[in-house]
Amino acid sequence: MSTTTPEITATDTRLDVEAIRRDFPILHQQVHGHPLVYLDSAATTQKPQCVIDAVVRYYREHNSNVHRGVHWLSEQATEDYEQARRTVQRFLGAADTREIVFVRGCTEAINLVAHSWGRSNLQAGDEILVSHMEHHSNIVPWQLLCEQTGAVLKVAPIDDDGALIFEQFERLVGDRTRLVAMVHVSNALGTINPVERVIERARAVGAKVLLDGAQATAHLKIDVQALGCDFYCLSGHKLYGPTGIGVLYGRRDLFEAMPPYQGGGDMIKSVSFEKTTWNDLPYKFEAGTPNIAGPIGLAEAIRYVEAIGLDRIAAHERDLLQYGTKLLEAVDGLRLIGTAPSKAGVLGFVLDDVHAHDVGTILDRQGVAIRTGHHCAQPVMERFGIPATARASLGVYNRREDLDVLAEALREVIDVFR
Ligand code: 7TS
Repeated sequence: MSTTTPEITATDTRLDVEAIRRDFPILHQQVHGHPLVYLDSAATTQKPQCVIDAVVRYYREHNSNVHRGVHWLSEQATEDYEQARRTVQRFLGAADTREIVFVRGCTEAINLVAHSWGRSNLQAGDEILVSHMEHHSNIVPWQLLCEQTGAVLKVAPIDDDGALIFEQFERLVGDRTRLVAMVHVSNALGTINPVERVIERARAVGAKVLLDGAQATAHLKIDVQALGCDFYCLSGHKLYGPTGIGVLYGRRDLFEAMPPYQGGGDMIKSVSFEKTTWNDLPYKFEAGTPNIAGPIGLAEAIRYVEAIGLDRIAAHERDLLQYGTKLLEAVDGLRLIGTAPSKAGVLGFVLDDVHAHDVGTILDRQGVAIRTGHHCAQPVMERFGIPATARASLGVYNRREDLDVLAEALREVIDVFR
């Protein structure tokens, strides 16, 4: 399968953003008579042509079911699918392909751990510790689990900048803590959590650690072995890949001991009415015909970001974040929500007297796409005493000009409401 290398020169440490933008066909259109300014990559990233091509190529040339047929097409599809697993394994720094399970996204990954690991490992009185900045998908599955097992959900607080208060987190980790489930990068605030220290503290009491990497993998280099986490999850669509595909990484010894999540085809070794036995890892957790085009597109997306270099993407986005922060701070009546010292990719804010939805709607008329609302992080909104924020979020294809357009459009919003 061919890889599209973005047009950048090896000696150039800065990104040629215009060349990168040419890889993303969707960006080159007008919205409401204005050039599209896409600032909603935290919701989903746009897809480069090479990812679109990889998905189309699979359907045109190799479409077949995997792990089943003896025929050529099925062998090709299986090889593409398993090659994608090897790409993800390398990308995350996992030791073994058996530790890489394809799921729909972070939501399904966390539910898998809650159902399978949680129900077989937790008892009444055990504690699960999350932070106050979690996405609902890293809260609700644990609440359901607590209802079923009698376990207790504890919440580590955050400060006025939206950073984890580490001393209080440390104090909440105790003998009853079985799991720390924490977001790596917050979608509502942009905060990068000190995950190394979180893992160290959790391990000291023998607790397992799940990291929600939904907002991390497009911005930071991840190495699950160096981190030493037990579970790590990502969503392909936030990493320039297709929707409907994500990854759950889990340490092999934990995965081996965990019961299946869903039953059906492919996850069994043998079935009889007397006794059914499970397939080997990772197939034990992949019941039914999987999303096959998804991993193929995701692997192509990984090759795409790796060809640019995550370090360079991070440096580029850091520059944009600093630039955008200064611009927004200068907008009269604007308050940034999420000002932690360590941040990635997100500029959340409120405007005096203007509801976030009105901000979003007026910006849309100028061709500027942002997200408004609670961002599936209602506890964050409650912590800051606001119903909603407007959120501009960054991707590799954004330029300083995009933020100039945003700031200018915000001034017009204020004029409309004054
Ligand atoms: N965790 C975090 C931190 C997220 O930002 C999201 C999605 C999820 C989990 C769930 O991922 P999914 O792919 O399974 O849906 N966040 C957002 C967002 O910020 N705007 O739209 C979706």
